[in-house]
Amino acid sequence: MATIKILDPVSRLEGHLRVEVTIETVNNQQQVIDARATGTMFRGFEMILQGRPPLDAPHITQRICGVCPVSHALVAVQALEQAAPVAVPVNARLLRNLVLGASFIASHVLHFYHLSLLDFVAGPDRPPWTPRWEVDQRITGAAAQSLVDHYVQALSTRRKAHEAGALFGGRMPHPPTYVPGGFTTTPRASRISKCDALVDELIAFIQGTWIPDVQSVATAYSDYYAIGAGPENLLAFGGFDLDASGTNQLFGRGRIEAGVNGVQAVDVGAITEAVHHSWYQDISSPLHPAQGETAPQHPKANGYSWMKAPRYDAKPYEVGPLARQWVNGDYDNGISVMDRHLARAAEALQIANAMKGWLAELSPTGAVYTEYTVPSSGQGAGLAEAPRGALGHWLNVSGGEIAHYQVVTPTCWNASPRDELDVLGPLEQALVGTPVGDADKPVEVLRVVHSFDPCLACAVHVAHPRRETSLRVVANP
Ligand code: NFE
Ligand code: MG
Repeated sequence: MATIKILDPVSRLEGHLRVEVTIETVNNQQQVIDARATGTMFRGFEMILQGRPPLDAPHITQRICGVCPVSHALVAVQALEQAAPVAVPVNARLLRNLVLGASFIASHVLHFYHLSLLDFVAGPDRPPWTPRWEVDQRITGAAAQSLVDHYVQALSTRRKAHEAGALFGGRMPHPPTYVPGGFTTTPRASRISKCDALVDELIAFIQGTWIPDVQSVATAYSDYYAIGAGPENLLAFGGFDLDASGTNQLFGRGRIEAGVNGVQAVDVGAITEAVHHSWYQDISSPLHPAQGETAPQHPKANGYSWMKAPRYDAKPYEVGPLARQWVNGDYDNGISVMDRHLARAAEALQIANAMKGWLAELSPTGAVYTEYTVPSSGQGAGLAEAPRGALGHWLNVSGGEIAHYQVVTPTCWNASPRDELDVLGPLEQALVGTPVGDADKPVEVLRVVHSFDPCLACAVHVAHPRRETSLRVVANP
């Protein structure tokens, strides 16, 4: 007999994700046989941007999220620079990479230690580690204590990553320094050396603590190399420019299609978003983001998420650190829960090492900005990498105002609902087949969900109040 289990909201991720799984015994093993991922809030940013001055785009879109705002700023700037080309100084490219790199490391450290680790090890018997499900925990005693100590230490590491970014970004999150034409801070020598010292500390933590920790979790939970694969289609837009070409990058652009050998080229024209199962007005066929519509419709028959369903060539694709590492040829162990954790840690070290090089390349007296003229009309797209994967902004300017804007985030790719062909999104597919020990406490489901590092603040936005919402007074003045 099938049991339906609803996790709403899934805790320890950004924003509000509802996951519904159907659990049934197959070949004497209880497992997930169906899954639905729901973004429970409405995203209104594309509508907010219409009619605004184009230069607002990097600043407004950063407010989509406090975890990956730097990526939103960068791709908004890229879209503007495509609409009206401008030569960006070398210093600006380096400063953009450095602040973005710092934000990746802060986000990845947060993900492993503060959002995922407690799926594998129990914390102390007091809040915020309780209440919790008492489930299969294979790491105990001194090894567990060491991981919990590192959970606390990782809070300072995150702060150091934010400081490294704020030295040039001005503030974290939401740095105001990303502008079309360049960057708005000069790389003073004193800040270069401060940032360099912080990056050394980050490298020491990643190498000495985080990579050994993720390896010990992977050893204790080695069955998770065979759990949570998903469609095995991987997509990366590429990021961290190494020169002005736009194609020479720390992480390259490419995709891997299940069953097809080698890395394939990405045709940006093959991207569409389906809304058949999303709470948006139906369209005759999925649209490319440059023509995408944001017309909410709730309730809607067949609808179960505020996320649209991005597809490449009508197929779901996983995005994120594992996709980047595979596409770059830096990782080829597998596609699973554990591979996602290992790839994220490996990538953090690559980024930190690259930051050392970018700091050395900065010229304290060099230019950071070229005058940019806002076009009265034009269009552009910004495609890059956010911590959680491929991020795209599509912009159209008309009459000096933003006429059309569409954002497709990594979590929208990963946690998307079914499409018009009823094909499940990557996270939904990854959940199907997951063995479950206790259907009342399906920690295995959490492990699969968390491995994608979903961020629903990015994927959707603006609260949709529920009728049963109530106000509780917790203290009298
Ligand atoms: Ni809110 Fe984001 C990243 C973006 S996720 S964290 O990384 O864009 O979809
Ligand atoms: Mg969108």
